Amino acid sequence: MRQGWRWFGPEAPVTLDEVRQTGATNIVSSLHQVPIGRAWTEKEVRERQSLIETTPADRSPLVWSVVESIPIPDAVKRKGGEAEAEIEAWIASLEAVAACGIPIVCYNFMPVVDWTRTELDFVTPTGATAMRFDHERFAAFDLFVLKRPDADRQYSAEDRERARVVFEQMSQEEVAEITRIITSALPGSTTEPLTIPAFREKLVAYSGIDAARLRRHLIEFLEAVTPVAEARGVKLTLHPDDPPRSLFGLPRIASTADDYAALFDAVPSAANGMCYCTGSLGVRADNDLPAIARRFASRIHFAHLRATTREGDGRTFHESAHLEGDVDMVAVLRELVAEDRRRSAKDTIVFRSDHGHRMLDDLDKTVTPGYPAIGRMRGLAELRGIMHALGAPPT
Ligand code: DNO
Repeated sequence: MRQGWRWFGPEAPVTLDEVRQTGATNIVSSLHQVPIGRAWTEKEVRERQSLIETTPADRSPLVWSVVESIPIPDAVKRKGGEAEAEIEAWIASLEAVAACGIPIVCYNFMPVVDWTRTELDFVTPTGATAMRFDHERFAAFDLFVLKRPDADRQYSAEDRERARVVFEQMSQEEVAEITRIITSALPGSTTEPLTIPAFREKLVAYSGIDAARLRRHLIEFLEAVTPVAEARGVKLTLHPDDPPRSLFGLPRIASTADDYAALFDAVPSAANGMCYCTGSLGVRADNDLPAIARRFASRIHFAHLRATTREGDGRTFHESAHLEGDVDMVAVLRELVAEDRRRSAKDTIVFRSDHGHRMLDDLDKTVTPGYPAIGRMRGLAELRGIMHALGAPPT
């Protein structure tokens, strides 16, 4: 397996030279500066590629092997007015990436919001901080800040009451903070930052779109893009929903093994692949992670490895250290390493240690939420240890 590292570009707090020190060799990056929906040019991709792949004297090389992500605008997910033009723009970006020889592209199909948390710096017993999703705080935001019209019907009386109590105990600063975290789009997000009125409008635009219809739209999107990817030798990898269930009454269709099976059945192209994210899928107790890895082994080209711990009834969770929490990382890696052995060296799975606790010096530094250097490096080192023990040291 190839060791990846998500790098947010030249402005990011973690530099490429620091990435080298972690042992990672494969860069995962995107043109985050390009507005969502605008086609990438080959020149732009090449510029970023040369930044990554021009190796200073006496340093080890890095290669840009995964684009995470080419964002898919909401119009495509809703099949709204601009959908066709947006798909053409997406294909143009894909072609620019392919022309530069980057073999893997990651994307997601979550409506309105990408990955969602309610706290960025939840203090763990070690003193390091983690990201957390608190179902009650989330419901408090949905019911009493966003005041989503259908929300009342979608929570049980007990949930509504708990959310009310939580909301009443929140200070104005806490309300502002949770609003910022949920609406401002977390790093690497493929959705635009939103104001509350814009958020409401976006939700209204989805009325009438249920899971079956969203799935149809994704299949139509895949039917349009996979022939291009296949012809150009690029693997597309769909990232799971995070968390893997409906939020704000919106459908989500990449949360379970059956969700993925439906997509692979509908669009069997080998370019139709999966970003296997243990942190996202692992939030659901009914997702058997090693079984999913085994079932879709040949479709997995990119893996995000991290663990979460479910709290209470399981709807609340926090991000644990990579080998703690609810994910059996050894069992997961056994499956991925077995698949990797079936492949040629150039097609091995790229993995990255996903997210990481904020710890040590990073507690005093500006960090990209979820992506501090030290916590991710700790995760990568632990994952590498498992791979060595399994007899398949990462490359
Ligand atoms: C968060 C990431 C997501 C992911 C996109 C994929 O840490 O996993 O932002 O990159 O959802 O398109």
